[in-house]
Amino acid sequence: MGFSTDAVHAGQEHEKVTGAVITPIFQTSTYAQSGPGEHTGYEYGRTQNPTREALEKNVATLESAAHGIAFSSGLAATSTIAQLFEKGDHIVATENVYGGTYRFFTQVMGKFGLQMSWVDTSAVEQVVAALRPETRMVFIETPTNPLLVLSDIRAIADVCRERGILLAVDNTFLSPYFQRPLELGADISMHSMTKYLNGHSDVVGGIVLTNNDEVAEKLRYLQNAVGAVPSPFDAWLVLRATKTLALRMQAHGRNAQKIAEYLTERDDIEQVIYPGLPSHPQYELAQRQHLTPYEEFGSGGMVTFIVESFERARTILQKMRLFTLAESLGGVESLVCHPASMTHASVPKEMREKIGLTDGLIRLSVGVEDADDLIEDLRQAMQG
Ligand code: P1T
Repeated sequence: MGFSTDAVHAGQEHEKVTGAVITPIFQTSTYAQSGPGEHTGYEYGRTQNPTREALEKNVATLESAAHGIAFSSGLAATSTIAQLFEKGDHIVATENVYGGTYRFFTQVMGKFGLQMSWVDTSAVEQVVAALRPETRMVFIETPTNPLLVLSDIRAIADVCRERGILLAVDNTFLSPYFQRPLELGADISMHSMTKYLNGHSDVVGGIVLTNNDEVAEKLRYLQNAVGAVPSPFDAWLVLRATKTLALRMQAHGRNAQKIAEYLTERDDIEQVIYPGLPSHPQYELAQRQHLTPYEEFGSGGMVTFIVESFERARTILQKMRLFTLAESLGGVESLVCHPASMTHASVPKEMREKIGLTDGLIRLSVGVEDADDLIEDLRQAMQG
């Protein structure tokens, strides 16, 4: 089936009792048993929920995955992946990841003896150089938040497979519409569902996808044993949203491409970063790795640009009207963010400087409004 057909139908059989076309919200914490230990397959709300299962099957299908395991946030998904490992195990990760991911691995998992190496995973040789006998996983974010640096999923997957190391990809920024890491050899793909999968800025959620039965079994066990599950209502909201994922991603990508091109024409901006621009250092990789021809639908909905100083950035951010200054991304409404003081404030300044996350860097989450209105908002905010 095509992507949009799967998005509308996968995991969503008509409800058995009434024939309801839309998967109901099974808002229950528990299920009646006919005798001790005799049940329908549903025992307790943390362990099983039909609305959550429908969502898991739906997103798994969109990512070409056999298994989907949903969580109460993107970070809950990341932390459950981390709990696959033990004290002394080593993980190689992309040095520029979402600030909360960096904080989680360094501040929280560090206490439990997980060893981290943060490297520029856009250079495969840096990944290889960081590997140790105790390395168990390479964790990459591509494109990165907020610098939009790409890593070559297929090349890193080859390195990992040869050595029996798991490759996990945070696919939040592109969604399965633009990128499907498992098809490129990754073992695990994960999302903050808070972003494009839900797309309406009204749910916090996460999901992990895999074709590895052993990993899936462990994650399913941890989902129940650790317990960071989404509510049935949140699962239902995301299930409703994935039906329009392709349409939304096309609109995000088209608008983002136009905005990136508009910003490139301005001479008062130091740098515009967007994987659909020929000036992007990994433009060629973007064309290979991202699924939709950029000429038509761009290369995702995130655009980053850098101005000369924090003062100028602050003036622009305060003057924007249609773009709301807020954390998060991937919703139908456009948002603007100042990562150094907001989403990546928990990343130490030296690390921010090393990766080029300067105080003049502005991140746009381009929504699905009319591109002309968004461009006009940027124009008036940058005037004078
Ligand atoms: O916020 P949560 O659903 O827990 O997801 C964490 C997360 C994981 N991975 C990526 C790439 C992310 O961007 C995020 C969350 N990011 C933001 C809130 C943000 O504004 O960048």
